Amino acid sequence: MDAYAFNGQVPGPTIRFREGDHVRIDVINRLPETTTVHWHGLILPNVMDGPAMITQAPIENGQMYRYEFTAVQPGTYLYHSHDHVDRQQALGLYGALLNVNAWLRWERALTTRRRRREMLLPAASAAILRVTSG
Ligand SMILES: [Cu+2]
Repeated sequence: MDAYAFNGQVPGPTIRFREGDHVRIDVINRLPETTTVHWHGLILPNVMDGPAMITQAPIENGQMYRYEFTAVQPGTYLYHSHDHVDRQQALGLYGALLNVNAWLRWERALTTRRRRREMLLPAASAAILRVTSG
């Protein structure tokens, strides 16, 4: 089956962060066409919002775009392609975003340092998400 994938999987990897985290997501485009990523439901600075040709130029093949924001809204959201939208989403460019607070905030209070997590998965056929939060 042909698919477009984030980090080689459909849906893309679930991206977890905690309320107040500074989140940095590098999207590296290895698709045969341009793409962008929209963080559905998150209220972000315009330039981080993702719609191609509206808030940013499309990410060309071989190029990287850095999305960077502070996670202020706890909840469950999703991310998805926002260029060639109908086709790229149907082909698999979407995934879940979890911004947890409550008990994790409590857990954080018990630790002296904020944890740093990095997720870098191998590429298959497509776009790569390199996520750092903490
Ligand atoms: Cu959306």
